[in-house]
Amino acid sequence: MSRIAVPIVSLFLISFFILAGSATTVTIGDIFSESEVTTSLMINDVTDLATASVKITFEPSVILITSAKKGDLPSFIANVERADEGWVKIGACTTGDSLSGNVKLADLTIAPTGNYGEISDLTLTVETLSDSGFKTIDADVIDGFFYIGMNGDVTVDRIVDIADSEYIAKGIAGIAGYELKEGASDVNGDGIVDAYDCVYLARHAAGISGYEELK
Ligand SMILES: [Ca+2]
Ligand SMILES: [Ca+2]
Repeated sequence: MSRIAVPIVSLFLISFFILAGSATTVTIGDIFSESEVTTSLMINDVTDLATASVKITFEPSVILITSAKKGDLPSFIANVERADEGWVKIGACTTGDSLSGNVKLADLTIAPTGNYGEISDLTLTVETLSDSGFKTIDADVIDGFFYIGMNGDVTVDRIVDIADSEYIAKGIAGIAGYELKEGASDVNGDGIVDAYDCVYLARHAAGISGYEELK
């Protein structure tokens, strides 16, 4: 095999294994709000789910998870007693048939406790995720966050406008006093803060079609 063919075959095999890998995800979402929100802790694209246990960790000076209500799995236990320490735990299992598809593990009520412009990660730790044969289900865990404020409002003035785009540009340039705001700076929702977010936000502020939604 030629020197070129080997890397190509390797790339093909890597792609194959990525594509054939786990499609199950555990998610909580990215939240922008100044007031209390109820959000769903989801296990998506799962097959034969019987038991799940997930710990959610957060910054209690910014937000508190105040309650957790039963989702799709009928036997449900939630520990929100230690929320003031920055974590809650959800456990649930089936009493009969296992579940497949998109399964709601819990509805969580989250209340901001910090100031406008503050952010807390919503970090998920899967402790148990198993099928009806007690085999572990592989899943990709996608952490979320709660930003107290509007997406894109990095100047923290309750307005999303061109000044926010300029702020992100200065932040990317590393200018002192323009710290890039995690969450609120990534307005196109691709997981990175870069020049495209400045462009996207400027176009959004100018009302250009196709840029209505901040993600
Ligand atoms: Ca602003
Ligand atoms: Ca981005």
